[in-house]
Amino acid sequence: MTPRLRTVRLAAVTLAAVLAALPAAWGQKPARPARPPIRFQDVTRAAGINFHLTCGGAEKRYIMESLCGGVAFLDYDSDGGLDIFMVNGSTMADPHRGAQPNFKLYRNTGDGRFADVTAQAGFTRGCWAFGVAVGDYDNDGFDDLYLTCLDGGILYHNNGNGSFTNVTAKAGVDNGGRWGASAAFGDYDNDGFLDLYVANYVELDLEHLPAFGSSAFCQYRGIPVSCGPRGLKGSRDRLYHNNADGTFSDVTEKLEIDPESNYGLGVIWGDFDRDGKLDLYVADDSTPSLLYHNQGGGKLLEIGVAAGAAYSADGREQAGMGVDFADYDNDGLPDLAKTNFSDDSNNLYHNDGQGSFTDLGGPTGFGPISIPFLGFGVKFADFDNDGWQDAFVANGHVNPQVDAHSFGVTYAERPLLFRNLGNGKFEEIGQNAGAALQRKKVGRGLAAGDFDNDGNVDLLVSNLDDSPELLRNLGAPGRHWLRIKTVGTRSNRDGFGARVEVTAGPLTQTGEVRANSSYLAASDPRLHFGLGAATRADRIVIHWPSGATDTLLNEKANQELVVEEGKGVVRRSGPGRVGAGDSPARTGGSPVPTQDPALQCGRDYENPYEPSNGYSVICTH
Ligand SMILES: [Ca+2]
Ligand SMILES: [Ca+2]
Ligand SMILES: [Ca+2]
Ligand SMILES: [Ca+2]
Repeated sequence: MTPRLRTVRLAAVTLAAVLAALPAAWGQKPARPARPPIRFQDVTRAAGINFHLTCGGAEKRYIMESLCGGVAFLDYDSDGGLDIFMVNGSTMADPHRGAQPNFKLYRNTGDGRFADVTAQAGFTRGCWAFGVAVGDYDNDGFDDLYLTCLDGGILYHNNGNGSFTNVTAKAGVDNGGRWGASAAFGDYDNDGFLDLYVANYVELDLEHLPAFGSSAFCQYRGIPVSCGPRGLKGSRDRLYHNNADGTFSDVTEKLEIDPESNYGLGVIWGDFDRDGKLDLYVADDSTPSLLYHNQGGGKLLEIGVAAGAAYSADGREQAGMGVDFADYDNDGLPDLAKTNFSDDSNNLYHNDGQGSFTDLGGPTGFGPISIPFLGFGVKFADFDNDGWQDAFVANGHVNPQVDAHSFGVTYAERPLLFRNLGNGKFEEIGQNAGAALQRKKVGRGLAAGDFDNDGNVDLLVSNLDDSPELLRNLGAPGRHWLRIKTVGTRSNRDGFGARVEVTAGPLTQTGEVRANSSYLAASDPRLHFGLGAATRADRIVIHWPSGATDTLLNEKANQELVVEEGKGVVRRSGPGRVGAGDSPARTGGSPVPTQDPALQCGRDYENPYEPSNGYSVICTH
């Protein structure tokens, strides 16, 4: 085994400086530290987004009318600026609508605006769609799109020239007429090609739908509502293995995926035990959620109950909707958030290591405030760039009938915004984060991404039967950040599954590259790290799914680094360079070696920014 770099430090960093930079929670009984506000501004219309999400009728007499709303931030033209894809639904009058694509693709024009390029993209088929997954399944450098529909799915290959081709039949991912909810790309067998998981919800016979309020499964607190999911047959999820030739094989039965056909809604790939093999979590409605541990050799073992991630903290089945992974306490292990129905608490499953999780929703403050809310999309991101992952939850009930009663819940609900206090606790600050977050909406899909590349992570929320909200993060003055885009070579081109560790001063943060998470959504796959007051990252380590590692040293803050597997940094761009194209400005440089092989254990290296301070490279075996 080759020596692994464990730590790199600036030799002249004094203990006093380290202590001064420690989070306040580590100090003795600190006064409440002044924290900059987190504020979002609704820029939807100003940005040129003019979209209406249609999802059945206003009364929501049938279950599928309540669950639409996929959204994606994706860079479909690979120009460095995030574009937007809005999934759309349909109505009971035409549940199989398919002649005209009803979704929209918006291109980021680089000036804070988006242009509707749906027509130019040449989409040929629509559907009553729910989720969208984004990933470059054929490694050609352009991210492809998978849509889940009421009756199957659609894979659109990105041709790289602004157009897309429907390759569903050839690829073999039509999902057999099933109703798919969230879907996610991830390379579970590390062969360099992204596989596809589709969480399927219930089996529906559109000709014989159960009538509104017609049975015990169509009641909410004694009032008639739409039926399901209980009382309906669950639809088995699908796992499609990428054959590396543009086709996929359905390995659901072979790998014993979702044998009980639980009501699947949310899905996320994530290597929770950091063994380099992607694991999988599926948020199920009214049935146990599923955690698959990747055994290697193309095998996934479901361990949700034993791992403590299947049920609520008190052992009940929940109505899981959205999911996200992030290391909220910076202990190096990814933790898991899941949203649930009203009258229930959202989960924050702390990753304890050794394959077990503990729901710390209560002690962290993440769960209790969510009880009156019905949560869908959930995303972690460091909104205030202090180095600690904050969180946003989109809310909205499924039964509009609740508004005629005094149940303490409403159909439209405000979202929740959680600030991570850095001491194992979250503070909900949504009502002090701008007017947009005080509005009540029927929120569903949620994506996070820095669409204007200004170093502040923005949000995109879909709302049922309403306009979406593009929420621009106004930023925390004086805070620094770093953004990392991965380009795999031996690994899948997107670098999905790569684990990135960023050390700045005393704090090491860990992130994992993915696009699909939350509810029905795809987010910015670039990893964003808030650096607080630090003006550089001392050390960045990228652990690729192939097993390769790239190490970068002393990178300046407030830039995006494009890191290619085995090559290190191949491109840099400063803030605001949306659509910078292929001629990036080189805003900095790192004359020290940027990869493991060039660094020697125990040696001192010159620090190009502070020549009087050197680097010491310490290695362990
Ligand atoms: Ca592609
Ligand atoms: Ca794993
Ligand atoms: Ca934060
Ligand atoms: Ca931004």
